[in-house]
Formats: sequence, C-alpha cells, structure tokens
Amino acid sequence: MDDDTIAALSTPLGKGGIAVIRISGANTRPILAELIESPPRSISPGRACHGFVVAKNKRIDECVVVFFKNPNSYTGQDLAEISIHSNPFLIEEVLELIFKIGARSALPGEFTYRAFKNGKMDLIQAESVNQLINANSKYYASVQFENMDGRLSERVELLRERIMDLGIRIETVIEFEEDQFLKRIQIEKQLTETLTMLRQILSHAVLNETLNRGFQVVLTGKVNVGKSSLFNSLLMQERAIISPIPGTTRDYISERIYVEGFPFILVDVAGIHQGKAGEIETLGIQRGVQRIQSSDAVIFMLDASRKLDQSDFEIYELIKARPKMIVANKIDIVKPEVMNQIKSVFGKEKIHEISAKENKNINSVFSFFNRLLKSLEKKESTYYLNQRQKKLFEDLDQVLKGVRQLVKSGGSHDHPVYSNAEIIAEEIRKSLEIIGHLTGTVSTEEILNRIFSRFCVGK
Ligand SMILES: Nc1nc2c(ncn2[C@@H]2O[C@H](COP(=O)(O)OP(=O)(O)OP(=O)(O)O)[C@@H](O)[C@H]2O)c(=O)[nH]1
Ligand SMILES: [Mg+2]
Repeated sequence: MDDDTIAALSTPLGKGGIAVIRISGANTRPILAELIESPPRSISPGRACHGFVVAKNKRIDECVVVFFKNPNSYTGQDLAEISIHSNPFLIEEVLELIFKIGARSALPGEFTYRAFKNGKMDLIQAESVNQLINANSKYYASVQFENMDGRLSERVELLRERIMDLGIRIETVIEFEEDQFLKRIQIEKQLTETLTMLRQILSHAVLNETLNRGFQVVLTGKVNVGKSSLFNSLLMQERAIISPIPGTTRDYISERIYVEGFPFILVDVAGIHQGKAGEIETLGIQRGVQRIQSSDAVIFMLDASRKLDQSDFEIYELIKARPKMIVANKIDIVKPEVMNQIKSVFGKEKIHEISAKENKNINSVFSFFNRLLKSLEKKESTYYLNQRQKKLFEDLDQVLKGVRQLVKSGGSHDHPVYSNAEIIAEEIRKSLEIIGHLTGTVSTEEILNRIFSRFCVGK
C-alpha cells in the first residue's frame, strides 16, 4: 500500500489563482514525463520548472512543477507539486490524467502518514500538522507550528533518554551488588528529576482542544439587569432581543468574537431570579446555570438602578470562585444609595461601572478579556497537548511513580534493589512503551487510522 504512487489536490477546490496537485511515490517521475511538456531535462530536483500540461498531445494548461527527489521531500519519497490554474473542471481533468498514467487517489492525511512512516516526523509532529491546518486563531496556529517544529518532541526525547539511562543504571545495580545504598540514592534522585520534568509538562499543559475552541465567557445576573444589552454591545450588533420585560432571554445564545486574534465565545443566558418563573423560563435558567459551570470565565452583572435582592446574592454564590468580572450596569441612571449598597456588600471585589445601553466603559470588559488572554500567554514552561498526548503523559507519570516506590522499598542490606529488579525492569519497559505511543514508534493501525483519517485529502 505504501508503495503505491498517490496524488491529490493539496489546495482547496475552487476557482482561484493557482491549485497545487501533489504526487508522491516511485511513479512520480514517469508521470511527470508523460503529463508535462517542458524543455528537455529541465525537471530537476528542488527547482521550479515552467511547462504545459498535455492531454492527447494538446496543451490544456500552463504549469509550474517542482520535483523533490527522495529522501529529500515532505513524504521522504519522490514527490512533485504541480501548480496549475485553479478551476474545478481543469483540476479534475489533470487528476484523471495522473490516475490514468499510474497513480491512485490519496487517502486523507496519506502524504503526512508517509512522512511519519519514513521518519520525516514523529506522531506528535504529524498531529500538529493537522492541528495547525485547523487552527481557529493566529495564536493557536503559532503554538501548533512550534510543536510541528519539534518543541514537544524534543522534550519527550529528553524524557526517553532519561528513562533509558535509568534502566541501564538499575541493571548495573543488579549486576554489581556492592554500593547498593549509594546507588539507590542516585537512582532515586534521577527518578525524582525525571518525574519533576514530567510534572512540569503536565502542570503547565494547555489542552489544544480548549485553546482552539476559545475562551467561553458567560454573561450572568438576575433578570433585566442588561445582560443582552452588553452582549449586543460587545458583538457590535443587535443579536439578542432586549426588552424591559423581565425574563426576555429564555434559551442561551452564543457568539464568537476575536480579541487579539484569539476566539472568545460569549454566552448570553436567561436571567436568574426567584419566585414564579414559567416552565420554559425555568428550563432556560437551568441551562444558564449549566453554562456557568462549564464556562472558562463569567461576567456577573448587577443593576446600579435597583436595590440588590436575594437573586443577586444567590448568583454571586454560584460564581464567586470562578475567574470573573463584576459589573454594575445602568450607570447612566445610577441610584447613589444602590451603588453604596453594592460597594458595601461586595467590598472585596472590584466593581466596574458601565452602561451597556450608552456604551459607557465597555473597554473595561475588553481589559478583562485581555487579562484572561495573559493567563494563557506562552511561557517557557507551557506545553500544548491534545487529549491523547495528555492521557499518555498521565499514564507515564503513574508508572514512574510506581518505579520510585519500588526503588525506595529496595536497596538496603535486607532488601537489595535487585530483589525488585525484574518488576522494576518491566515497569521501565512499560514507560518506554508509553513514550513510544507518544512519538509513534509503538503504534497500532487503529490509532494511526484514527489520527490520520481526520486530515484532509492532499495533506
Ligand atoms: N438606562 C439603561 N438601561 C439599560 C441599560 N442596559 C440595559 N438597559 C435596559 O434594561 C432593560 C433590560 O435589558 P436586557 O438587555 O434585555 O436585560 P437582560 O439582563 O438581558 O434581561 P433578561 O433577558 O430578561 O434576563 C431594557 O429595557 C434595556 O434597554 C443601561 O446601561 N442603562
Ligand atoms: Mg436577556
């Protein structure tokens, strides 16, 4: 299967400046020779070459071909990229010609799969290729590029070397039984260092999935405080219905905005209040509470023109432990005694005074978003993992902790390390296998299928 020559369109199908068709495999050169009319011998590796695509001795388009000779290509095989004019009919015709001469249609992600199989990249890098392509923000694209470039893989390689080294040390202890105590101390130290390194990755890890989805910020507060008004004003469009009737918003509405190129999902929910809410409204309120619980942050809104009541206190209890911003809305019709009450009740908290209706001080909300962004800011110690990788790091942590326990319980005269030696050796092998799953040196067809089938065809 991996010996077949494959071809596919690598750019989106549509009308545009150029379309790039990729071919990879042993037949690449013969296909070019038959498909392209170009000056003799001009198709040489790594150079752009101008020519024409021919069908039945007739030129059908002008093209630029770049040929990469194995192993110096994306896939590690002979590979060509043919740029033609982007028109769906033309693209189909050229692909049909290629298939007729001697290639088959590539499966989703098959070019990257070959790159992985031929050692051009490990599985972590292959996954980040797809994550980069599907990035919903500039920020996410940049962190994925770093992983594609090997940032996380280098860290994993370092871990692998450490664990290998540990394995060797433990074996020497087993072989040379003197100095057991000293050796045990050294091994323990090395294990602790390795675990710390692993912990560093795990404790600062940001999940790709969360990062790509964006920050979910819920606007909450009792009925009629002006949540939907603020929602609209942040979106700069009349998205939600606003009315003086309490309980206007029933279901929740969410919309995406971008702050500094990063997505924020704003959620406007039903106002929470006590007393007799209708059946639909009650359902809306329940959904609102669920939204709050699954959000990344909340904006808690108070009404500066109406006295605080039980609902305000109850909602505060619900959100007080979460990343939040408290706003006092309707500052244009503020009642000083209400503001005093708000300040005395929520004395510990910073209260931002705004008017959603008159667009006053809306900037303070954007400053809040910027603070949230800062919390994500890339630090030396931040690693971006997907669910699969995170789970494997956690498994590794468990296994190594077990090893440390085993080493601790051996190494004295009564209990030399080597009494546990076989179990320890087995556990070390297990941890190396986990690393192998991370980088893909150990992998099952099922897992590879799951990963590569999510790619688009042509990548
Ligand atoms: N004066 C003044 N009125 C406002 C302000 N913000 C909202 N309102 C008014 O308050 C009323 C309720 O506004 P909404 O935005 O619908 O309030 P809500 O919190 O979404 O209400 P529910 O969906 O019913 O929970 C409307 O009549 C708005 O025009 C403000 O800053 N100043
Ligand atoms: Mg509303």
